[in-house]
Amino acid sequence: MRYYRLPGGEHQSSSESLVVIDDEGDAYDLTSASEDLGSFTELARAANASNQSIDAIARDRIPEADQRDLDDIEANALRPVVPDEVWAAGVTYSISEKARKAESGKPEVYIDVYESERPELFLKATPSRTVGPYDSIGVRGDSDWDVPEPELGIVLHRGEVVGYTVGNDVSSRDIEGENPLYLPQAKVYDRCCSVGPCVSTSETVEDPHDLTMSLTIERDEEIAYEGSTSTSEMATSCETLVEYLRRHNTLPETLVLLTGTALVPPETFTLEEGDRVSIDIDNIGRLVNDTVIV
Ligand code: DO4
Ligand code: MG
Repeated sequence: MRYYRLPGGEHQSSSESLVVIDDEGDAYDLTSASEDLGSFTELARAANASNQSIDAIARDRIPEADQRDLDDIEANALRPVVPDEVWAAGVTYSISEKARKAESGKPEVYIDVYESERPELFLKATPSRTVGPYDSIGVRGDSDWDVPEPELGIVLHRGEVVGYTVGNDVSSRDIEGENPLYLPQAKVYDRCCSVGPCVSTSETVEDPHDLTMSLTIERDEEIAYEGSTSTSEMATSCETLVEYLRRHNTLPETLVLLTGTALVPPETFTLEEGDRVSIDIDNIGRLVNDTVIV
């Protein structure tokens, strides 16, 4: 099932609602059934405490929940979780390795990491730097070559995988290309990361290594870039990435791990203010953001 965070319903005291779209495609406001289910994190806590799956708890509450309009969900969805930390993996697809080799004066660093067992993992964003659907993603004002990076996001609750989301690891290619040690500046700044529109549980996603992912960038109502691929192209696995992230590293309660970009626009492309970026992943949904210079 797919879980959304929305502003609270008309007759509710809570300011936010946890809304589920079930397997039949109907939407229910779980917070209207139980005020203790105000967020996906609270639902994950309840699942932990009762040793049940997240979907089982939601199914139990659906009979008492108000129905919500599907159009309302698409238009008003907020970040489905507010992750304490967003981490990201790099160079997990051959296309990303080729892009880094082309942009970097130190290509061997990227060849090494692509071929190594230990993945590249970096801290991508904190809550204040992470935006949700229809919010603006940021491009650094001191960068001339910027791209969205569409990525499958793994959602972890207390270190365990509880679902998947869509992520955008917005990046400066020229800052990273100048020197790999500038990676934190190329990756971490205001509005550098977007997640949403929902968390889709493992039961719904089925196989995270077999999902079609597509990226569309619109400029002045025309398509400036369009591409599509599959997560089956990933050179590592979600399990390996999570295993390395957890090593000697106590994770915060809610964390999103982005799994690396599988689509790279041509070298002539750079994101501009006003561009609309849409990322679709099968069984999860579409994450749409406009672009602003920060
Ligand atoms: O090594 C730099 C970052 C790579 C990255 O973000 C990606 O492959 O998605
Ligand atoms: Mg990336």
